[in-house]
Amino acid sequence: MSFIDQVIVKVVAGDGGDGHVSFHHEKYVDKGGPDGGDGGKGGDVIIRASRNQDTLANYRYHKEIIAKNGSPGEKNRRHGKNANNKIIDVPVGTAIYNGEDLVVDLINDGQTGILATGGKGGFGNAHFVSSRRQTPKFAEKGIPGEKYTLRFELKMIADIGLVGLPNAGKSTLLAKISNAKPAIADYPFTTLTPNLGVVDYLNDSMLFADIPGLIQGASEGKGLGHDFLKHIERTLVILHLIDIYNPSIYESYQLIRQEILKYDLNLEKKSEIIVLTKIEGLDNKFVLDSIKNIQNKLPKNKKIIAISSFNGQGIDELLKLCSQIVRKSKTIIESKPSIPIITLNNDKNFWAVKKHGQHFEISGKGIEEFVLKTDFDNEESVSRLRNIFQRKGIFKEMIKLGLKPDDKIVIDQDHFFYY
Ligand SMILES: Nc1nc2c(ncn2[C@@H]2O[C@H](COP(=O)(O)OP(=O)(O)OP(=O)(O)O)[C@@H](O)[C@H]2O)c(=O)[nH]1
Ligand SMILES: [Mg+2]
Repeated sequence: MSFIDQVIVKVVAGDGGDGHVSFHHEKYVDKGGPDGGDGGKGGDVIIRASRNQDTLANYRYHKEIIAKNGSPGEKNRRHGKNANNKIIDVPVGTAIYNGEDLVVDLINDGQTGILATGGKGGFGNAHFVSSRRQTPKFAEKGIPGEKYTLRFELKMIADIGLVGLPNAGKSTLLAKISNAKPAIADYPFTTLTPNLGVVDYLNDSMLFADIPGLIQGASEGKGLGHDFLKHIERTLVILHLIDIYNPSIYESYQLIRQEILKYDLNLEKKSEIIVLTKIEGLDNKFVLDSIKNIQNKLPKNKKIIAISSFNGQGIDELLKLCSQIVRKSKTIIESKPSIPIITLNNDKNFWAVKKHGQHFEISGKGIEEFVLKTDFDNEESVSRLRNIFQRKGIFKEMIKLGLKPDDKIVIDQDHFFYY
């Protein structure tokens, strides 16, 4: 299985449709009122966690996700059609980042988040009739949809993680108990990327993750296991496998445990089972002595189980214990409220003016939207923008900073107006 855990995706929400400029025409009616309809809203890009997805592979070749634009308004006050939202499914456990910022963390099946909000449609000229303005000949433009380049990261949410020194028998155990077919060999670092396997035990289904062997210094990047420790970050149970032929079982146990602790895996919150492997053909007394030996050096309640993946000894006991722990932890997790939807929107009422030399910089989501809605070729539309600057107190602020009558206010190369 090729394992993809990170993709970069561009999400583009739909633009709002432009408002329409038109006037009512009827036979025998000479001068009808304005009747241009509003534009429709652009589609949002929405992400949804689905149990039916297991990789991000789809997005490797499909790096742009684009929602449709809203339709423009029409005459007779006809509202342009709102575009449908674009909904994309990803595996449960996908986290979405914008740079370093976490946008949304999808941890429950069916959970959704808005990645990019579609632009609002512009008002048609029918909207702008007032006692002073009987025949408005302008309409708003639709707001462009949001665009972001985001990183989708899938941390596999395995229930159970297998850790241990190289050659401890992790992949062999996974192959024995699950549908996975990992590579197995009698040399260290056989496993190069994580393997996942579904294990059905009675009525429970558990996801196991087998990661490359860990060695001393792994948390600082030695060996192969370090990059993959993140895949067991969220497991409920850690199975720590140790070869029973290992001459210093306790020391090996401590060594790996230190590496995991250094990686900061919240080890205290996970259940851990020590699994002594490869016991077939050994006499019972030797096995029991090995268990006792390590048990004496550890807290009383630490679970230790001896198994053989070759003849199946101890495996039923191991799976039974795993399913008990997983079931118990899952009931706790499911009773927690789910995380609310997070959007990338910021406060619309906020605006700020800064002066850089001769130039003013005006920022703020709401005011930027008004600028985008303005048709700069249309004097009425510009005059409305001027009113908004006035009403919001932006001109007042600019005057304080040195704005003079007849100053040119430049938005960009093609768009400007005069104070
Ligand atoms: N006798 C015996 N040998 C085993 C058993 N389980 C695994 N082995 C052998 O131990 C060797 C290593 O097994 P793997 O499953 O590849 O070990 P691993 O922990 O996945 O190793 P890395 O991927 O390198 O970290 C192989 O030769 C296996 O055949 C067992 O129950 N009994
Ligand atoms: Mg392996």
